Amino acid sequence: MTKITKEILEDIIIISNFATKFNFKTMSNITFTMVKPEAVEAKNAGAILNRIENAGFRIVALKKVHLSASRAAEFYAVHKERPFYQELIDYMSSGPIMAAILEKENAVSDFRKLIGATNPENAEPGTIRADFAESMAKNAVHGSDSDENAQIEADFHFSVDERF
Ligand code: RTP
Ligand code: MG
Repeated sequence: MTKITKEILEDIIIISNFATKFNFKTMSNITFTMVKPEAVEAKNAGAILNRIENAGFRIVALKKVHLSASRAAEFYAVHKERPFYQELIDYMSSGPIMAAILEKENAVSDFRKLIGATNPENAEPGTIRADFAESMAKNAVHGSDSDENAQIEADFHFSVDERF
């Protein structure tokens, strides 16, 4: 059996410290959501936020805001080549939304599971979209699709002093 020398032990400690730091930086622990206009209008925002908290997410930031068409266009610029882009902008600027930053381990993927598929007809029973969405377009909630976009979207809506 290999004898663990002082040098090997020091190397193990260095590697282990590096792994801890790396993990910390890349750990997916926030996501960004919006309760979309039709769900706010239908007074479902409270029930949806309750589901989110009950699923283990912590609300880091929260606000009710009416996006202008240009702010909605900027937020969804990633979809500008898609056929539904204009419809999406018109809809997302049609009334107030509730925007929130949520915290949990594996926030992005766990939140996508909680909300279900984009089209509510394909959303698993018990998911937020299965229970609250009206249609593919009016699908009750938004959820970030990656850690990188979660950061970008959170920064789009919230300053540092609005997060707790
Ligand atoms: P989201 O970004 O809102 O969480 O939705 P998602 O990832 O599940 O779906 P995505 O492909 O990013 O589409 C963004 C939003 O555009 C609307 N949409 N309409 N009419 C259509 O065919 C259509 N396809 C997408 C939905 O509101 C979707 O959530
Ligand atoms: Mg998306």
